[in-house]
Formats: sequence, C-alpha cells, structure tokens
Amino acid sequence: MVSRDLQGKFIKSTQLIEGNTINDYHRDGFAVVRGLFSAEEVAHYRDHYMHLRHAGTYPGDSAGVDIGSADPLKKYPRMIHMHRWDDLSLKWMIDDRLRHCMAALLGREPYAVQTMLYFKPPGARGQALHQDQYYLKVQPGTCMAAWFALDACDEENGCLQVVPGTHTLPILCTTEADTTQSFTDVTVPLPENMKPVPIIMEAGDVLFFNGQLIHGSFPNTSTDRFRRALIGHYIVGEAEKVARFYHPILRMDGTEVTLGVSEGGGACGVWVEQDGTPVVEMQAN
Ligand SMILES: O=C(O)CCC(=O)C(=O)O
Repeated sequence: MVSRDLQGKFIKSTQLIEGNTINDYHRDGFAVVRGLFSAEEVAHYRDHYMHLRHAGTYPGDSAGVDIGSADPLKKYPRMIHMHRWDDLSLKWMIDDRLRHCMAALLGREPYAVQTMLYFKPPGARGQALHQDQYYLKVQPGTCMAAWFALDACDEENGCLQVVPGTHTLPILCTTEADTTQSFTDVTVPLPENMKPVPIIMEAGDVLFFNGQLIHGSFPNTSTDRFRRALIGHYIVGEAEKVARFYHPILRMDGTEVTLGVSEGGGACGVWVEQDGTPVVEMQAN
C-alpha cells in the first residue's frame, strides 16, 4: 500500500509500520511509530495551532478545574474538536498515514471522532491517569488514540505516561484526582505492582494506544519547553454506538457515517485482592 503526506508525496507502507510494532501494540496496548511526520510538517502544525491559539477562543476550549490566577493553562487552554471548523485539523485526522497505521494495528479501518490540541506550556499541570473509553463509551469494542508529538517530550516537560498491558482491563471506577498536578479531577487507582512508564518521543513520532489503556501525564516541570501534542480519537470500525459528544462520526475518507448514541452509567471495575494478587471486580455504578 502507498500513502501520501501533506504535500502529496508518496510514501510506501513498509516505511510506516513494521510487524514488531503491531506485535507490541497487541501485547502492551500501545506502540510508537517513529518519524511518521516530517520536521517541516511538525513546524507547520506547530505554527498553525500557536497562531490559532493566539488569535482567539473556540468552542470547547478548556483549561480544566481549579484554575489559579497564575495557571499557565489559562493562557494556553486545550482545544477540542478543531476538525469541525479547521480544515488542517480535519485533513490531519484522516491523514493516509494514520489510516494506514491504524488499519494495520486494528485489522480494519477506524472511524474518526475527535481532535484535540494540548499546548502544555512550561509549568502546566498534566492530566491524571484515565482510560479514554470511560468517555467515548464505544459499543461494542473500544476506541483508539493517535498522539502526535509536536515537540520532543520527556519526563521534564510532561511526556505521556502509560501503564503497559492495562488495555485488557475493563473500565475502572474513577476516584478523585490531585488537581494540583492534574487539570482534570478524576483518576483511576493503580495497585502497588503497576506503575506508569514515560513515553519518550521526538517531534514527528506518533503513539497509538488502545482506549482501555490507563494513561495520563504529569506536570511540565521545565521552565521554557512547551509539550504540544495533536491528538486524534478513533473508534474501531465495527462499533455501533458512541457517546453523543463524539458525533458526527467520519470514515477515513471524510464521509459521515451514522451510528447510535451510547448512554453512560454501566458497571465499572474496582481493585480487590485475591490470594495476594490485585484483580478487578465489577460493581454496579
Ligand atoms: O497529552 C496529555 O497530557 C494527555 C492526553 C490524554 O490523556 C488523552 O489524549 O487522552
């Protein structure tokens, strides 16, 4: 298969994703595809979103909960669903390279439902550990994220953190998050033996991860480094329903597909100890 980049240049699929990456995705619930977008493209997206951010406010802008007067997120709130009003975001969300990688990872093409831009300026809080499927409520199946690094990211500037293997868990019941560290106020608890691991990325890399995977990020502790990321959320092609917030739903060719609306409130999992090992037990919500 052959894909095209933003300038219409052809790229062979073998340059995009390897068998090992697909195996990693199934084993761990995530996989990084290195250098999927070029340095020129990264610079173009970065300039575009900085310009949009400085130019005004948009529907769904969010700086999160407990905003203090000096909170850097006040100046750089997260943008959401830009593909509904910004053509570059729409083109990125259904980019051939993303389509190709996700089809390889999932075994079929996904539908596209959301874009988000996190600016995460120096000093900004992170986002507490969570599972995306808690919000999207895809039925049957789950969702998937494509997390595109617009800056090099590491522990100092608050890279994404994931808990490998948690994509096999059901949706966990949420608890209160520490809002001095997180701009969202809910999180999922982890047993002692599970720890998040940092995903170190270069600008241009894309992390793909399963919607059940527990992930989040810690604050940006640098004094001068943004940690910008362009994020797409997708649902697996056999899904019949997704939460109302994510409609309209697009095929990867940009045409709309009609699916049902899933309602909230099903059972969720809590950690209990069984023979000295933490296991998840479902309880009514
Ligand atoms: O980029 C981050 O810090 C968090 C993003 C995230 O958790 C998400 O896209 O679901």
